Amino acid sequence: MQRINEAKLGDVIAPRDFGLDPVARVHALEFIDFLQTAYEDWKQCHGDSDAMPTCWPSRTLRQILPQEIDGKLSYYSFDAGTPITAGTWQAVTASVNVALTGAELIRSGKKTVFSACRPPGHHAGVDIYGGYCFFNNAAIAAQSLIDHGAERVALLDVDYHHGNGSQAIFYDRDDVLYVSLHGDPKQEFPYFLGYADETGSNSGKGFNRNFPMPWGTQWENYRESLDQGLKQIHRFSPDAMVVSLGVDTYEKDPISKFKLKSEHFLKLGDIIAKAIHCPSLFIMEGGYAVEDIGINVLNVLTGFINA
Ligand code: 7XA
Ligand code: ZN
Repeated sequence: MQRINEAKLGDVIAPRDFGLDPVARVHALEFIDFLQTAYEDWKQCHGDSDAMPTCWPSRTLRQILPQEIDGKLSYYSFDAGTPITAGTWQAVTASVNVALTGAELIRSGKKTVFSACRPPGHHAGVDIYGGYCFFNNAAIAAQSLIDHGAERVALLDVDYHHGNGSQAIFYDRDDVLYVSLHGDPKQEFPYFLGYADETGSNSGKGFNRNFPMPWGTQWENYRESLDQGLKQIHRFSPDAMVVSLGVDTYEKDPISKFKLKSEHFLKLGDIIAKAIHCPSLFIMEGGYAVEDIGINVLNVLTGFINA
């Protein structure tokens, strides 16, 4: 926020409350209900501590929703890195409202909007959470653009991690093109989705494109994948674009292994803007080199706006 305010790229406004209807356009009602009460349910059994799953319905096990909170946490999650705490519901609903406020601004005619969402969202699927994500802010924003008249929305995901939730949500559909550049799932979280041969199914065949890259990837190679991904989006001719903007591709990111430098984020914004000409909503995803997040995010936005 400090960098955003300093850069004076535009007005900074508070989110509006959209309620849960736009969330329910993407996520299952039972999943929304579960998240809303999960912490209280956990607290009744375990006291005031982080709610964590302890086992998962992996191979050979059945996908049946248990009645008790411990079982529900296991059923609805896919990792052990995403505790539910006393403030989770407030945070995730605020984050969605930040994304939906951005989508509303795009609908009202703004060409570029940045939604400073926290927590992130791109790992969250219809009824699954993990990777620090609960509700899929970018998917909910894309769906709201479609629901308000957009025929085609491109979802470009430049976070270091594959957005398994975003991919899964739109995998069968031809109105949302998902393009992701990310760490190869052979090496990197979320491990079990994000391969190049995942291209969509049914009507969505050809509307999902993954560009996995190995640990150590530097700007020059990253840029080649970016160019290819942007060609796909250009061909799709979207009415609007949502960018899942993670800056954990940064060389100093503590949990990631790409080698982009701060100056490359400026180029990233510039290249995207020169390739795709439609209203664009940037939604914050990951980024853990806390000192430099502001610099890197603002570099993307500045490069995009000044292209
Ligand atoms: O884009 N997703 C993230 O930035 C979260 C990644 C979580 C990785 C957890 C590895 N234990
Ligand atoms: Zn990430």
